[in-house]
Amino acid sequence: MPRFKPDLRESEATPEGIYLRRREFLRLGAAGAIGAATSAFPIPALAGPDDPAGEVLPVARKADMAGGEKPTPWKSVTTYNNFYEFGTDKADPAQRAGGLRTRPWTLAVDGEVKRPLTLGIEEILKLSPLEERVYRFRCVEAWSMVVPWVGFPLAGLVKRAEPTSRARFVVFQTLLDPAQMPGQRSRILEWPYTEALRIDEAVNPLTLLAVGLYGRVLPAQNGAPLRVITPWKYGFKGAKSIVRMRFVEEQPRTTWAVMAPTEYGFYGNVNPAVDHPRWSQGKERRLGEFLRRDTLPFNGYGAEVAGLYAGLDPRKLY
Ligand SMILES: Nc1nc2c(c(=O)[nH]1)N[C@H]1C(S)=C(S)[C@@H](COP(=O)(O)O)O[C@H]1N2
Ligand SMILES: [Mo]
Repeated sequence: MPRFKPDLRESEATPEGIYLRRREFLRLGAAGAIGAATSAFPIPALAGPDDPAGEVLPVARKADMAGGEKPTPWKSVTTYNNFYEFGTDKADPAQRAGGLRTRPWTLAVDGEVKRPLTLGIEEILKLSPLEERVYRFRCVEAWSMVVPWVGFPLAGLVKRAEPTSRARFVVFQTLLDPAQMPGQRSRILEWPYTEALRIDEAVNPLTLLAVGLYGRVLPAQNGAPLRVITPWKYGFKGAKSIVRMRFVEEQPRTTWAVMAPTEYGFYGNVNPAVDHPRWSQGKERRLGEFLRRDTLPFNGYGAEVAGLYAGLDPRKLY
C-alpha cells in the first residue's frame, strides 16, 4: 500500500504561477500583434485552445460575487486540479478524467428525510433555473482562483427531500468506480471521497450544486456532472462527481479529516489567522498571477456566513 503522500507543498505553487503567467503573456502578446496589423479590418475572434469548450448551458441570470475581479482563465481552471480519483498531480485530472461517463447519472438523496429521492442528472438540471455565480475559490494549499460556476442553490434540493427533525448534517459521496477512476485502485484515500456540511451551511444561499463553468457543462476534471461549492470554505469541502446525499444526525467522518486530521478540520472555513501545520494561511496565489495576495476571512464572504459560527472556537473553523 502506498504511503500517504501529503498534498502539494506550498512551494510547488510558485513555478506553476510563473508558468501560467508567462503563457498568458505570450498569448496576449501574439493577439496584440495581430490586432495592430488588422485593426482597420476587424475580424471576429477565433476560438483558441484557451477558450471555454463543451456544451453550452442555459443560464437564467448572472451574479458577480468576487468584487468585480477578472475570472481566472478557463485553461488554468481546467488544467490545475485536485481530483485524487484521477491521480495526485495537479495535471493528472485534465489528462485522465476525460473518459468519465456522466450520462446516465443518478443522485440518491436519503437517510433522515421524509421524501427519499432518486434523481437523474437531466431531472436535476430542470429543478431550478441555472445561475452563473462568480466566486472566489481557495484551496488549503494556498492557490486560489476566481470562477464563474454555473449551478443552483443546494437549498432547493434539501427542502424537496424534507429532512426530519433528527437530521443535522448532510454527507456528499463521490462515485465509487475503480474501473473508471484509476486512483481508487490504490488506497491513497478512503474511497469513496466523502464530505459533509451542517444543514444550516448546506441551505445557506451561497452553497451551490454546480453543473458548469464559464457557461459550459462542467469538465470531468472539475467534478462533472455535479459537485458542491461552498465559497467560504477551503476547496476540499466541495466533493466532486457526487452520487449520493445522505442526511444524518451525528457529525460524519469525512475523507481529509480522517486522512490528515491535523491538516484538515471538519469545518474547513477559510481563516488566514489559523496556520496550516506546514505553512501560513495568510496569503494565497491566484493561478496565473505572480504576486501573492492576502487571504480574506471566510474568503471574503464573512458578512454572509460568519453568523453560522457564533460561539464556535475559531480553530475549529479550520
Ligand atoms: N471526489 C473528489 N472531490 C474533490 C477532491 C478529490 O480529490 N476528489 N479534491 C478536493 C480539493 S482538495 C479541491 S482544492 C477541489 C479542487 O477543485 P477544482 O479541481 O475544480 O479546482 O476539489 C475538491 N473535491
Ligand atoms: Mo484542496
